[in-house]
Amino acid sequence: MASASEIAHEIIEGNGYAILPSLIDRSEAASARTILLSAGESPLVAGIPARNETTRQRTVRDLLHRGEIFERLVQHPVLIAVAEELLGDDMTLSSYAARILEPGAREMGAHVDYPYWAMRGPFSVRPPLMLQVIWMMQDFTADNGATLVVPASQHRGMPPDPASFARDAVKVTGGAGSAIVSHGLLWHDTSPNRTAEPRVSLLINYGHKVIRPMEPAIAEVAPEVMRRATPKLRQLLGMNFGDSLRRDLRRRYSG
Ligand SMILES: O=C(O)CCC(=O)C(=O)O
Repeated sequence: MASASEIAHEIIEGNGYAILPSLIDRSEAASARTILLSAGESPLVAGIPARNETTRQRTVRDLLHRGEIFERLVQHPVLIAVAEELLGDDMTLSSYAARILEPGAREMGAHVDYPYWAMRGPFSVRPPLMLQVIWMMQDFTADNGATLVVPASQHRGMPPDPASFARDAVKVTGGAGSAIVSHGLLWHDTSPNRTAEPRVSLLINYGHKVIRPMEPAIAEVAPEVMRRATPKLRQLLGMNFGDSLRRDLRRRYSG
């Protein structure tokens, strides 16, 4: 596998994404998928239900409340190394969710990721404000809703326009346990799921520490999760913000 700095370079200067094969084995991906498929209803966000009737897609939220496996996955050392290469060693977790494409699911719609969709453009690839992970909890095939991306579209610095997206998008297939890591400005979408099985991805948005998390309550985890939290998980939950800012202040005002 390429080094974290080579992957980060590809994400910023190259195609805007990289595929990390078999980050976890098939059985671990299958265990996570089973939990996600049986997960209860996620809360409304801004009044929007977690299941979209039109696209037949479902979002599962609150993953740090859904079992220890999700605490481990969000701290995968390869993902952390790439995220820290792009965002600094004080980056935090902005959002952590899963996307389920039911049989017959349609595209969700081409988009860029948070925080870019919450900002006015024009956008710049540097400094990157987030790293998006789309983690395949089963094989992503040509038929089951694999992610569509437009290579190098992060350089366009704007949200997708539908005609260019339709012309330039390519489908990213891969084996269970593999992950797509991408710049938040990369144009992407889901493709239709034409199979009889739901397609499940795990979605992680690692953000620069100065960007407010996309999920305001991301750090409100159960006391037992906090008791067993590693230093890395505490960092991801924003617990090191004060120390990190003091470090910045010292750098800013010394000498
Ligand atoms: O699951 C996927 O293939 C992509 C999902 C996505 O882009 C999103 O939920 O914002």
